[in-house]
Amino acid sequence: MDRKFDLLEHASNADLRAHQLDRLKSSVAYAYEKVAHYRRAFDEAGLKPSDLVSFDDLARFPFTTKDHLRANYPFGMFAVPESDIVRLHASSGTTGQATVVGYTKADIKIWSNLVARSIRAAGGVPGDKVHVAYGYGLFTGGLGLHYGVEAMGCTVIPASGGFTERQVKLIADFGSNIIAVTPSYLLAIADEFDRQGISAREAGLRIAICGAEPWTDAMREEIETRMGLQAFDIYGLSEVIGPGVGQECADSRGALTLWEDHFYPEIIDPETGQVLPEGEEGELVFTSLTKEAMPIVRYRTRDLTRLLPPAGSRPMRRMDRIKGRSDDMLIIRGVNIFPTQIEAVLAQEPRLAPHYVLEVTRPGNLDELAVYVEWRPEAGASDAADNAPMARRVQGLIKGNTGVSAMVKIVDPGTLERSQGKAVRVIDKRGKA
Ligand code: DLL
Repeated sequence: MDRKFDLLEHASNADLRAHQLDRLKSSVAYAYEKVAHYRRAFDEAGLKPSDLVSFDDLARFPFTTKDHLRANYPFGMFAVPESDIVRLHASSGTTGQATVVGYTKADIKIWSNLVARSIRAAGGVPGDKVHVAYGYGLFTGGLGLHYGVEAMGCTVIPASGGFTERQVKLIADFGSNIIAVTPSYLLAIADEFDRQGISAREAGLRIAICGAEPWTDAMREEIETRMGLQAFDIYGLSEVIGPGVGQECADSRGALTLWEDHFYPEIIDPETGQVLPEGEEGELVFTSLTKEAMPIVRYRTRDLTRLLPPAGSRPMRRMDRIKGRSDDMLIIRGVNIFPTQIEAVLAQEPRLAPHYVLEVTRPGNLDELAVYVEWRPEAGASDAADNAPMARRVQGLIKGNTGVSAMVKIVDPGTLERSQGKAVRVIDKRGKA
């Protein structure tokens, strides 16, 4: 483990801020010098990097969005010659042109150290065996965690996603201590433990490092009880670096510590773009402070959360667990709702499993929401006869908790498709109706 790298992790707040401001100034100047997009965007706004004197000045600089990355596909946002790039990752491109991100050798080192720091902050120690069930490939989850585990001095088991039967065997046979996986896929793994009649609680796992998708406290409780471990939230996005932008630490659970020595966070009003005061909920925006291949200035993540003061042993600010992405917000007859809010409501009914899908249609001019949710496997035939009353009950709970009228369908255990990575919670059939 590179201890020197982590000097700022426990610095005083004043020390952290001083380093941050220096790094912010040089990173913004570097982006302007090396990347045509930033030069054009700053020039159009009538700004020079030297206009950035204090943190507050950053608010005058233009945002960067996914559309900018798409317009510069594949390598237009890079600040270094292609020959200096040692790794490429890319988003899937299911919603349009894929976006590509690149890393120099130095970027990979910083990223690996940040993931190592995240694992350590969650309670990992050198010598732990870490089962990585995030997908390997262009997605940053698998390889991001992999390099972090190695930098930490742990043993990595590069399982990737899928082959769930084999995941269970590997975890049990190798005696892994830590699992890194999306929360929805960890539930599918828990189901597979049950199916094979192996006790997940006795498998030896101590810690789960779960992220890449929104999840609720109720989901966390389900995972912890069934697997007999502590589950910690890890956050990140490929455009900023990948996993390891923020981490829920063992000494300050309930929110994620942002690795502010490398990424400067802001919260903005998604409608107006105005920076919001600390503590208010809005869209998270990041400026990279140390990235070489692809510096990023004021990147709009579309993720909704709020900033919180530091807690525990670190001087960095924290953020609430992500409520959802602004793109995932459904507007059902004028009421805004996120899948995580439905997840929290479903958890109130102990006979239902945390496997659910939301389907949105627009038969006329108005959106309609259907919620499909499974009975727990231990629910018997008498429960199945209870479909209609349970559906009515859940409908009432959803209405009462969120104000949305939904059609609820309770389905048999194992009916809904399981995720092997990021869960698809919303099936949007609007436009096709
Ligand atoms: O999901 C990186 C990652 C891999 C994070 C493994 C954590 C663990 P992308 O595929 O670029 O990168 O997707 C980024 O996923 O903007 C959020 O909307 C969502 N997301 C990531 N982590 C969390 C989390 C990876 N802990 C997008 N909670 C982000 C909620 C998350 N949403």
